[in-house]
Amino acid sequence: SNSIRIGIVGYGNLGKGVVSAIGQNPDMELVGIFTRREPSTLNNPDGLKFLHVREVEQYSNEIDIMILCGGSATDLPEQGPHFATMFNTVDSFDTHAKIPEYFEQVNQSAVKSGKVAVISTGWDPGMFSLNRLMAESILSEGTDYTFWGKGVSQGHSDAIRRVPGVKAGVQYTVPVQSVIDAIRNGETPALSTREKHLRECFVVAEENADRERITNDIVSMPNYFADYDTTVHFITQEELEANHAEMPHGGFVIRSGVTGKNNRQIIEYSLKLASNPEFTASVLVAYARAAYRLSKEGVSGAKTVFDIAPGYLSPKSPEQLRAELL
Ligand code: API
Repeated sequence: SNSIRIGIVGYGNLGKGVVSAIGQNPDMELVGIFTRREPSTLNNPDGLKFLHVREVEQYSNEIDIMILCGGSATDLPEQGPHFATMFNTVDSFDTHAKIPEYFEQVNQSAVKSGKVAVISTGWDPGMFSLNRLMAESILSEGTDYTFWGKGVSQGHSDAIRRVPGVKAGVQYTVPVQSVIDAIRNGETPALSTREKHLRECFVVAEENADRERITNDIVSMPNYFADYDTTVHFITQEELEANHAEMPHGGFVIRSGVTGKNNRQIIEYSLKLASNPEFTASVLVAYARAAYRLSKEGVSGAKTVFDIAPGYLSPKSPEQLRAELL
């Protein structure tokens, strides 16, 4: 067949979202889902093809693009450089401060293997990054702001779940509405990280776990929580399931600039998402199509959203895009 053959590594919220997004894109087919768990032990009502990651090498000729659905805290730093030695990859590495270093590591593997590795895509980093770049390039004199939420950050939720003694947990990113209102009114305040968002964590602790130590590990975690006012609430598994099962998110990128004789120009891009992982997965799948085309053109190495022309994301031909969307 002519369809793009996709593999998935990791079957958490994001991996499930990718399965569903592939189903919405007729030019793609799912070859298999690689997991570190024993495939036979997975609950599989939809009859998906689960494989153990140890079998992955046998699939190097059967998969065009491997979508890496692990977390940024501990999975991707290993998996990104590793899988790029064998496959074209797409991932959503989202520890902003470590992206330059991650890029270099993945790039080394991908240049050597001749594969394309699209890193750090999704919505932030990803669609928000693109919009920051365009807004800043267009309004060279201005200030830009990114606000997230209120919603469940997968990256931060994953990070708290990796703290010893934590059984389950979710993290809500909460934007400070008063500063958003001021910016929409044309003000351009200088804001520290702490002044823009609060972070609220709901944690199910293991029995007899030291809650004070857990709280401390969370609020002091670099990159994720240390620069924010973070609150940690301990709840039961039942409360978590009853009140925190949904994963909405969203936010916006805004640039407030001036041109000419002080004409204020405001650009805003916003997302309102009922499911953060399903949306992130949809972005990954669009970039898988781009990675496939780049690879066919002989491109190799690590790429970010900044390096990929938008037309590569679309299943439509350049002619069709010019006629329909320009
Ligand atoms: C937050 C954002 C979320 C960005 C989206 C994605 C995620 O703090 O809510 O982890 O959900 N950084 N990177």
